[in-house]
Amino acid sequence: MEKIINQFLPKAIVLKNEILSGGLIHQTRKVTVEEEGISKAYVLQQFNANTFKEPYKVMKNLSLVQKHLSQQDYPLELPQAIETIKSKNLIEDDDGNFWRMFPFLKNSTSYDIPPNDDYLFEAGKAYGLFLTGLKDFDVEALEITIPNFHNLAQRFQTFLEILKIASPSRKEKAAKEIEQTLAFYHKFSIEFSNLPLRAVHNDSKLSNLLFDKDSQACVAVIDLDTLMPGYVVTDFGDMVRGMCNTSSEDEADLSKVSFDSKRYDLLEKGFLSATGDWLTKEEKDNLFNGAIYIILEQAIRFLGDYLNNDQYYSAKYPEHNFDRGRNQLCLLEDMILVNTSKFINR
Ligand code: GN1
Ligand code: MG
Repeated sequence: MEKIINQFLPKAIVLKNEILSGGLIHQTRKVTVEEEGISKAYVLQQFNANTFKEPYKVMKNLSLVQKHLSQQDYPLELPQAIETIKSKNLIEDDDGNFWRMFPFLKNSTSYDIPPNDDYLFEAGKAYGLFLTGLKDFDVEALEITIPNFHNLAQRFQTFLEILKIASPSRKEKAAKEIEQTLAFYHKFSIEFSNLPLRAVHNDSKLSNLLFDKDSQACVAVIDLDTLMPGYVVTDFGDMVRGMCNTSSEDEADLSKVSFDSKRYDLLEKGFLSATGDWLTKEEKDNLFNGAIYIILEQAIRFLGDYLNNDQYYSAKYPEHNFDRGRNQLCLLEDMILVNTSKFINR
């Protein structure tokens, strides 16, 4: 690994190399190095080219967005991918693995679940500022790195295909959840094609924000790999999915899983504090629908992956994706139960 690091940082001596928790797709490490007598920290990522089949397109989108935001009055940090002496920001090793590096923002940290309710407004505002910085970005310029990424109808079709080939034992284990998924889809499949297509983050979870450890202010929106044309409401929905759940997304004890309306209100307030003056009325009216859409989609993805023998999401134990899927279904059920009036059936 030192060989890889030295391609980006030729004079670095590696002092420490530790796994950073968080992502389900790439493997991310924090490396501390000494460069000409000074100690510095970086993020080293082994890029998952199974998920992102065309890694250079991901890096191209990242550069385009970085260029655009640097020309705006964008108030947050934007860690730039480090370039090797050959001006490459992504390298391939002899085994076909892809690697990239970013500076580690000093005194920053990320969270899987909000440490307290103050983080909700801050997180909503941060993603709001990010989308505000991109509101005039030409979506046509973006590469589609994962086609149909947030296409619920397509995800549902894939789920039906998986059902046909799933092992009888996994299907039996998930029988109740499969029924529930089918029922939810028929009741809550929504379409947003009448909303404006914008450059959106597409993976707006709490752990993709960096906070200052002391001030608790959000300092950066990170992980722009899925940034593609999409809908603002599904970005908002993904925030709700991760941050308004009273537990983590893989909590197996469903008595701990519920939808927290107070957190929802704080998140929405923060989000609209940054976006309220330019979002269309239709977009604002569909924020709650965005959450239903994305939670249902995520339930389908997790449960579908369980039925498909965990080919997409890494699973720490055999029922991990099953537990994740049940968790999302439980969250969705609770969310609808307490908020039926917010759902606009179109
Ligand atoms: C994946 O890699 P990570 O953890 O940032 C996934 C998201 C899911 C999320 C669930 C490219 O994100 O879509 O919502 O897991 N990213 C991809 O935790 O599939
Ligand atoms: Mg991600």
